[in-house]
Amino acid sequence: MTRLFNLKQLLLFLIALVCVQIAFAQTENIKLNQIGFYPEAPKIAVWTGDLQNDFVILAQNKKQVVFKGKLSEQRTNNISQKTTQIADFSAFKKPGKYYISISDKALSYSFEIKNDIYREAAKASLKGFYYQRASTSLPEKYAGKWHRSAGHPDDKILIHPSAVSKARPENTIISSPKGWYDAGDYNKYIVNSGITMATLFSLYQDHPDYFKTFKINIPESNNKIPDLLDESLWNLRWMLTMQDPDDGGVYHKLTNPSFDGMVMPAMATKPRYAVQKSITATLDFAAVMAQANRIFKSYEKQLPGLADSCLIAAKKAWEWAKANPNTLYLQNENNKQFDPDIVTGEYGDRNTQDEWIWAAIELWISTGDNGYSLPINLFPDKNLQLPTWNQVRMLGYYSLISSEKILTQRGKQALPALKKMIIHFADDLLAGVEQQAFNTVMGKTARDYMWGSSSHAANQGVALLQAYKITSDKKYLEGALGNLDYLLGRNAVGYSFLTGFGSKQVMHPHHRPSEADGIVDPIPGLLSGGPNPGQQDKCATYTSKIADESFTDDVCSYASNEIAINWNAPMVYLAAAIEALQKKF
Ligand code: G3I
Ligand code: 9MR
Repeated sequence: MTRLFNLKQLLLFLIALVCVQIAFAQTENIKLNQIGFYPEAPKIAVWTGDLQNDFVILAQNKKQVVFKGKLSEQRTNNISQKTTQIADFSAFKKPGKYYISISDKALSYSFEIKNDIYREAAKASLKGFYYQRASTSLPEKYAGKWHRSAGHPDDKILIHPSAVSKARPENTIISSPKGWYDAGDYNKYIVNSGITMATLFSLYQDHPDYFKTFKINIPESNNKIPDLLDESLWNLRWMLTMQDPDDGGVYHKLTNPSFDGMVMPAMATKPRYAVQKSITATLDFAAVMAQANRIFKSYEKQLPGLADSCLIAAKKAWEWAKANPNTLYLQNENNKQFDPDIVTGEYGDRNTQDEWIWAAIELWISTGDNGYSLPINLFPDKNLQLPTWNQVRMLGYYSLISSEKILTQRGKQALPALKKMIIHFADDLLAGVEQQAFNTVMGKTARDYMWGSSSHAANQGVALLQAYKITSDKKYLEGALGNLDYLLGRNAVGYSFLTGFGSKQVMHPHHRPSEADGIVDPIPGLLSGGPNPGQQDKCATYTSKIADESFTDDVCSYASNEIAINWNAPMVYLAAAIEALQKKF
């Protein structure tokens, strides 16, 4: 009897094991935002298995059916030619924790329905910047188990031979501390700081009230300045040191000659250089400083003189740019002339038209002086492009829209046409979304999967939110939310690309501290670059060359799994702005 009972127990155990394995094996076929949904917002999961008819939502006990729905017709993913079906359960609104089940055998990851559902993700992605701080230790009080010693004091930076000037001859040493590490590497690049700061600043300008109570537990959290701005100040103060006070030109980057190994910041002690002043860095700097002037004007009491200093710096940079319009940063050319060779991130860009437009717009808004805008053709064509580090025109346009009240007459006159352009751009993004394999704006074309594709998805979301701001038409808000769903799991590889969030998380980003700290979990709140069929890293662990599947959660993969400040910034924007607007769904 006892023996029989034991056999029965064993059998039951084996059956349970098989069931669990089936469930786990099958979950990969249900792709959804692994954090969850707002009660009133659209809710979609994507089935990537063989043709099925129905789906159900199960309560946490995995037995009680709380909602039944029909899967859509099969659709074909035009990138991979694979089929999907959509499970739309927007009509189910009851807060709680659930699973989706399809054909009785496939169970999704668990998800939650509640208000404020993305608040923690928004906070973490801003906190991600804190973890990128150079020149400081991160005490346990703020950094938790990822606390670490200080690295890169950056108080003795050599002027690189490419950067010498009369006032600063070769071997001059400058102090240039603080700032954020750019990405998985430890260098600091002005161009990439430019778009990053602009995105965070414009988030603040678009939702100032939301940030009054948005605290992320950083050393400055108890001062009278919103944490979003406190965090940005860490980088702003570094940027200011990158301007040569003598002539106003801005060094392109502060960098080692070559990338560090996979070590903690404190172990990375190679000499660092301020490298050649460039037109792109100087114009991006001018734009950021002019924008900073508007933002920090309201904090004159807490930060006396800062707003003025920013504007002075912006104007000086502009003057340098006018005098040196052809000073591109061309790393290979430099390496033929100067030693040591510099082989870190180039952020090279031969087209400076968009940088001129952006800087002119920001200075124009902040000074009210048409002299900045008149000489520049601010609207050279109607083909808007999403912001990237080398395409910054749209950043200026976003600023024009958010600064409507303070524009000069000429500025105000430009607005109706600009608004139309942005709406048109957003309509193009939305066109045909409801026929897409994943029902997202992201991924309509294979071209979306560039290096840092996650930031492309986030920036599409930001553009849609700009259109929402102009029109109050919910379709744009819903389109933006769809891309947030993409980033948190509703995508072809089924990963949540934000470290620390979701059931299928990125665990091995190409990020030196995450790799070197000996802690299993990567630093949270960092957005992985995402699928990129370029596979420039030549990692051996990719399992597909298809654009939307070309991703490997492997530390070797800097082309698909690095993190970067210019990718995290639109993630912060998208998650936080959607949180701020959640009542509008
Ligand atoms: O500009 C061309 C475009 O004309 C062409 O159609 C397209 C097709 O591939 O390529 C475009 O160039 C790409 C360029 O980015 C601009 O978007 C290159 O292929 C692509 O390799 C290049 O990738 C950049 C990468 O550095 C390599 O230079 C990423 O955008 C950039 O985010 C990344 O930045 C690195 C820093 O250098 C170092 N720190 C880490 C950071 C993140 O990986
Ligand atoms: O770690 C570097 C990463 O931050 C850059 O995005 C990437 C492309 O410039 O380069 C990485 O460094 C690699 C270098 O280019 C080649 N040797 C291996 C390095 C990674 O450890």
